[in-house]
Amino acid sequence: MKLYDLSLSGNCYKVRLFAALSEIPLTLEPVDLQGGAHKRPPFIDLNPWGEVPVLQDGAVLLRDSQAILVYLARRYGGENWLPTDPADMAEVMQWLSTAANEIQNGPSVARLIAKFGFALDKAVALQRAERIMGLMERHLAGREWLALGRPTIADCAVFPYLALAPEGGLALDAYPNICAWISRVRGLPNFIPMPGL
Ligand SMILES: N[C@@H](CCC(=O)N[C@@H](CS)C(=O)NCC(=O)O)C(=O)O
Repeated sequence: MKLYDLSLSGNCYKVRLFAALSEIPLTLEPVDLQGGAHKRPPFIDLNPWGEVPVLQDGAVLLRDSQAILVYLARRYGGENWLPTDPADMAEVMQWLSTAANEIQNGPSVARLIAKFGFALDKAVALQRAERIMGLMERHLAGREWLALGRPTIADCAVFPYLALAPEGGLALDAYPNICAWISRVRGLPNFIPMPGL
């Protein structure tokens, strides 16, 4: 199974992290984003969006980190990481949506601006980040994990850009429940870090 990957990408790291935690072997295929390889063939033929990550598992070809987590969890993870009970599945999916929306547009964009110099609106990104971090801080009060009271792909999807928030100029000190959850994720068996963590 091949993951088209970028080591500094939190979206790619979601997939690397989940594969490590659930002991799914992955072959990493680095994509040279700086050199523009993601916008031309052969990569653009795999993903017309021109974005990593992309997963290739035999005949299955997928873009989007959330979709890849769903595929891997259902294909290889049994009921543990993404159960099939409708309410339980939806509880996890809420967080995948949060990862792709509020987290991406908040802490992830703040990091793109601060670390990579993207010309995006910093004030808006910081405001969005503080809103979602406040919501998450309250959600994690009295909870160990984001969903179902146990580690799921919800934690894998949200973890990277929250743990990397300081790279976007967002201090985590004011968020003790988020910090405790980050420590719990880091303590999971087979946890792997990424650059910046
Ligand atoms: N929704 C996608 C977003 C993927 C994404 O934004 N990837 C970035 C790297 S983190 C990328 O490839 N950017 C290149 C570009 O947009 O030109 C996901 O969750 O995988």
